[in-house]
Amino acid sequence: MFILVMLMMILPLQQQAGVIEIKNAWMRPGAKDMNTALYFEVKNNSSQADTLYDAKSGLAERVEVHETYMQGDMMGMRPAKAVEIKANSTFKFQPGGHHVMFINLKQNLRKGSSAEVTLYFRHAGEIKIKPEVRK
Ligand SMILES: [Cu+2]
Repeated sequence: MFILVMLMMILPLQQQAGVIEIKNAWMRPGAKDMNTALYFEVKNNSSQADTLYDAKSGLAERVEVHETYMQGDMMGMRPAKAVEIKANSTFKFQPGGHHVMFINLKQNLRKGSSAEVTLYFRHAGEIKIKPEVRK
């Protein structure tokens, strides 16, 4: 009986794998007043598409979701309004592709230091991540 009561207390606390999972989040180190970027994988376990539409962090004056584009043989980047994560798929934010840009870091961001970023999804809502700072 005691065990049963314990189980009933524990089971609701076990969390299911999220509908949206963020994996392998990392950022490049950067110096104060400079820019850097955040990369990660978004795994959508749901049968419904979701959209990443914003990112926020206290680490920099501005945080923007960016996409990379080619103009002739020049590579540029620009803010992406929203990034669709298709149902049951993984979307990679990676060097040379989509990324989250940190503009004007408020302090030095050194290798091994901790960072906190909040990602905003239309359906999944806010997801807080702690990317690893590395090269
Ligand atoms: Cu960028």
